[in-house]
Amino acid sequence: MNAPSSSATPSSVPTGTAQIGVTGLAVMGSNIARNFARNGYTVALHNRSIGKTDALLEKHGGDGDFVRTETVEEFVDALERPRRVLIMVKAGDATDAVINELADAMEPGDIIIDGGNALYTDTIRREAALADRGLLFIGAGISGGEEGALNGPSIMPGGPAESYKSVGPMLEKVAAQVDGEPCCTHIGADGSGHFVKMVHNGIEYADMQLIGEAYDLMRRALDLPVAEIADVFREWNTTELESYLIEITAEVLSQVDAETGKPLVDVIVDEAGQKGTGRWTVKAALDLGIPTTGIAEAVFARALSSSTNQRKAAQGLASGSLSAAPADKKAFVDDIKAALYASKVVAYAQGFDEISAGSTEYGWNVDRGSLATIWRGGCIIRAQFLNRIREAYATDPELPSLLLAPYFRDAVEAGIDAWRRVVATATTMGVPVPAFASSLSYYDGLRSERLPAALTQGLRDFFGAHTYQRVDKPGTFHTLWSEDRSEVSE
Ligand code: NBP
Repeated sequence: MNAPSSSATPSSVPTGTAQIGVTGLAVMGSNIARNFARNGYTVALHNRSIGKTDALLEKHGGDGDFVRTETVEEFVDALERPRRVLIMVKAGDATDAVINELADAMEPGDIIIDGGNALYTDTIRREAALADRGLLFIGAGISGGEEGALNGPSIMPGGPAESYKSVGPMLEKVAAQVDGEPCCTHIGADGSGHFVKMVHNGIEYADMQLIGEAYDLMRRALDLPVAEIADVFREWNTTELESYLIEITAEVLSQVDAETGKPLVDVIVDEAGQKGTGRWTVKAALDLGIPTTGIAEAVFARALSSSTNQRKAAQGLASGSLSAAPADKKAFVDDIKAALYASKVVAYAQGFDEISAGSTEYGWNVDRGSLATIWRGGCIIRAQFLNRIREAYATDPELPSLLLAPYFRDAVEAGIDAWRRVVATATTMGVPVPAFASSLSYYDGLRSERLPAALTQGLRDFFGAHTYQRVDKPGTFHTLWSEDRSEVSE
């Protein structure tokens, strides 16, 4: 390690020795820098303010070989060629500022990787601008939070294939490994990696909302004690629902507040924020015309939770007559489990649909099966379930919907009655289940032979002459609604 010293000068920094540089040494950057060092790479360190660099070296300098740098010029000089720099700064303007500074100091053929949570359209723009300057740009989604960054995240890099040849092996080495396979693969061109990471986060929103609804039903409909609900989740984690989020749900529900002796969940304010990626996933889905109802309901449920004033004012609103709790609590818990599983299948099916649509729109050619593979470890939505998704796409790479894969079709069919009972009971008991209910409606809509969209088209033709097509012959038609109501062919 290059000893930390506030009087470092350019001449004191070894040049051309580091295989990778990390700039932005907050939680994520410092942990991933340590991960690279622990894997035997020499890592050049840089941060806008030197304090974070020195703090990392002081606490964790023993993790491996680091090169301490203060200026961007020192940082770039410290790297072997082609230079590889990983940016881990705040998404948005900060990322643009850092990219511009680096690009001025780097040379054609050098590679910049943005590991932050960038909006994929920003990544597309940045990749094109840097390509004009001869630089290779990779937008890499990195999931797993600080623990993943240190011990092995799931990495979703998008960018020119030639850049992946140079950085791919390094990223694959520091990524989580499942069954001997790295949780990292080249996703496609320009913004594909950040797009896929965005949808991953959207699915994470839906997954958490569904877990929340399952908990709420056990709490409010069945009146189960929190500790007992924790046990239910712990037991579910030994079944097909096994996943990181179910596992940590049991942990959070088991936590008792030291100050009050109450379950921690009861002293936490019930308002959840919705930062960038969940909202972006829904916006992109709207633009692409893909119904991601589960994810959208999850984002809206957080927005409702944060509508503090409205919620306070609405406390006295009538509930109407509510039905009694199901008599057989154990049976209803089993129903909730089936509803959770089926709704989760819908959330993933919708997320993968959005990825397919984005891939088609931008020409990325994303391999959906490989996504399921790299999400099996390192990331927040890691789950046993992803093995089934991987198998589904291996069997049929062109699968129109995950709901049509035999495994999932059978699993949902097995739980459909329970799913309906849960949504019906929740509704008659006044317990909100927006994600369970919208997922069931989506499923029913998808399998319906006829939808009321025919009436919608008729109405649109009535008020706006928008025309319609007929089921029995080709062509475009319009009814002369304000005249003799005869039909004309357009
Ligand atoms: P933050 O998102 O909190 O960013 C802090 C870092 O950005 C610091 O190193 C800071 O430098 C630097 N920075 C800022 Br702010 N403005 C800058 C500028 N104009 N020029 C140069 N540097 C600037 O850090 P984080 O939580 O470690 O996340 C890093 C990235 O990873 C983000 O894009 C985040 O969305 C993404 N991510 C985070 C997680 C997570 O669990 N936290 C998970 C996955 C992805 P300073 O020290 O000088 O202020």
